[in-house]
Amino acid sequence: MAMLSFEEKYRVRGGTLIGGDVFDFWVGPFYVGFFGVTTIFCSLLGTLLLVWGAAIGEGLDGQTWNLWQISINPPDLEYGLAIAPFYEGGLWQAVTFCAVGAFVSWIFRQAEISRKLGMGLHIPFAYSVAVFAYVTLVVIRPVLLGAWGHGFPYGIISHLDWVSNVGYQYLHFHYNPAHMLAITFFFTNCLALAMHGGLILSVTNPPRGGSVKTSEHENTYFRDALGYSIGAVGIHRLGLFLALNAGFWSAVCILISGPFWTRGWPEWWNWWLDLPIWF
Ligand code: UQ2
Repeated sequence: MAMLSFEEKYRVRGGTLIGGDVFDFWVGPFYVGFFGVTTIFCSLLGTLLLVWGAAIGEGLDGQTWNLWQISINPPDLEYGLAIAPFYEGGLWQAVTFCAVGAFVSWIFRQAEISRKLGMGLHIPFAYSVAVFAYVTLVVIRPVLLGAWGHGFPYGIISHLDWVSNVGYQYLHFHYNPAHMLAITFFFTNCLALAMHGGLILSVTNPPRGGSVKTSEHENTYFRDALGYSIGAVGIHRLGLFLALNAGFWSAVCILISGPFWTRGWPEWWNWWLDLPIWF
């Protein structure tokens, strides 16, 4: 791929967090950097381990190449927080180690590129929230519960079964207040992006012969419709706020299930009936 003329101006030296100038170069359109190398290493090794696990039928009753049935399972609960034998969950632990390594490398890769360009660190910060949700599921919660076996299995159907089983373990997961918050943020995020995407396309994609409209139109549309416009920067602040909260409360809702609340979630709401105001 040819380098675009304006790219040269932005291919600036520096901004690296580690390695100085050693990895400060590009391969085609891609910035390399120390964390580009560690990302490739971790994701390649992790993927190969998954394929290896599939090839030997690890975590399955019988070996299969059925994509829906393949599953790399965490160790039995009996192994606690120890390193399990390779074919009894150790493979899952190695894959998890590679995944966390790849995701964290990617955070720092984003940070280095942001620094290089003199931008804010909003992107690595936002991505960190998604990584936090994953790390909560496979590291923080299992450690708090005392066994790697509480992590979820790496398989298409198997991880769905895990979510269903863990949900029923708390009788009705939709009564989990943090789960309610997370869902509300996901839905509101969807509403906000639909409004924003719809608005931007409606002003920038006029019918043939029509003219592209301006921010005046954008503001006026919502002032006419709702009596309020949040503004061009405001909608992006709102979007980031909604998206980060969706991921954050998702992590919180599973983190508190087990380590901080062991009964059914419907029962949690007894605090309301237990208020001293009912005599
Ligand atoms: C807006 C605005 C934009 C937008 C959108 C709005 C010109 C290009 C979508 C409208 C958004 C509002 C009123 C906030 C809605 C609140 C929630 C919680 C969904 O005003 O400014 O900029 O894209």
